[in-house]
Amino acid sequence: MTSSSPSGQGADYAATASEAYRAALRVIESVEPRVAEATRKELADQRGSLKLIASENYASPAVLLTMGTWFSDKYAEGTVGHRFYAACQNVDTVEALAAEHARELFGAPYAYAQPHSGIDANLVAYWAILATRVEAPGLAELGAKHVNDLSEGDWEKLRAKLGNQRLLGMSLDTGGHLTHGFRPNISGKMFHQRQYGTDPATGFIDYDAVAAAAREFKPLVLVAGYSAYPRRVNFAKMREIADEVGATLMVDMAHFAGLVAGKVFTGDEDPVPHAHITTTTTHKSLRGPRGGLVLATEEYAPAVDKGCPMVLGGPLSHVMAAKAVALAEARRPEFREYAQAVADNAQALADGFIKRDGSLVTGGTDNHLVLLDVTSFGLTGRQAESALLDSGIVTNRNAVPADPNGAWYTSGIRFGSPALTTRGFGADDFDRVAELVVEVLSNTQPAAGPNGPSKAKYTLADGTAERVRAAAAELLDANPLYPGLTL
Ligand code: DSN
Repeated sequence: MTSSSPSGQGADYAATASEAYRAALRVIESVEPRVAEATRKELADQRGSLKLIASENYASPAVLLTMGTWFSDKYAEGTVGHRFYAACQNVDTVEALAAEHARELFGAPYAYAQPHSGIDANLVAYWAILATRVEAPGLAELGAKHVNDLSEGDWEKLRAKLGNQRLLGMSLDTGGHLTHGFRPNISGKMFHQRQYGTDPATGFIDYDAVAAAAREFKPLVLVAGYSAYPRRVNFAKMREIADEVGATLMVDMAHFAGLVAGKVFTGDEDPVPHAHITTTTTHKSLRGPRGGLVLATEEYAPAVDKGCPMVLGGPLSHVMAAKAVALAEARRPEFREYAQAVADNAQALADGFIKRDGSLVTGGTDNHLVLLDVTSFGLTGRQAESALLDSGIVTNRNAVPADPNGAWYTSGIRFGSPALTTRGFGADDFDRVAELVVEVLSNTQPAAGPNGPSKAKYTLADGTAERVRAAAAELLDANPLYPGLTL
């Protein structure tokens, strides 16, 4: 494994993991060989491409192997020590470990490891805020202790109140997430929602504009956090805005949790001391298993703790176990080196684009992602994404602010440094990646469509994909994924 890798124990570790995977694949093969084959092929494909999707990473064999156990077979609705099923003593152990590591890592008073995904974590947070700020005072006003004590009429009044609350979040096209109040998502249907954007001139968050929108709209929930904003956020300022209008500050740090864990984002840029509730996924820059996590203040902890059965089904105990392993890895000193390298490498990628005349949203980055506006190459995001994929470069298209091509075709490509940094790529490698991306895009042309240039079809100049794949292979071979792991 490389110095940035989660488990750098060298040859013994790789040999042991190889044995484990070979045995596992033989077992799978005996039942459904096509799944074993696809599993082998997935590793080969991931090894053989430049993975630049900002929300992906490579978890350690320890994290991955932890997911493949009999914890998957156990129902464990409830909370640690307080379950609706018998025989949850071992689930209690792993869930308590995951929560303990999360509290220690992020300095949070309370952690909830059950959410299955980021959207689940955000739903738990939203309903915890509604339960704390609307349901509990509503019950007190009606002189009741529990919703089941209410008459039909009073329950309907309380339900109407729960459904009549406001949320202010960052708009999707300026980098927010669809769970931050986007109308097609449940968050935009549950709440009266309004969105804040970024300054059209700079692409940066304009805190005065956010404050003005909050004063006017008076949301119950102010959401900060992003999935495609290439800059740091001042969460102290966001909390001031929330406090001024009486809102609860919820921060979704799914994308940058690894930079918080690795102490790259500290002080005003660390959301945990400022937010009432912080949510995250565990599989992006945090480099854990696919899942969610909620951190909360003491005030919101009791409501978050009821995430299951409030909005979640039975917890995925095998994934909670893997969260405990990943969070233990993130508490090691090496993880801080990794997180710093993620930020440095994103900077090198951005610089690599800028020096080759690439146009970047906000003009650069200071987190783990870079958003390249590909209209300067005459392309849509969709064409650019496909041409890059042909050339062995895996990215995803993304809207840019006020995107003229909409959310499907888009005008941008989002790049992230977490995955290749795990492989051991350094700043020079990321500069070379920028060069290869520009080579592909410069050799791509939109094809003709029925009414002018197509937004989806394209032609890639002969030989480009082969040339770039060969150059990428040199980088990939020098920075192998799971080195020493053989199937
Ligand atoms: N799908 C994730 C991302 O790619 O950013 C967010 O949900």
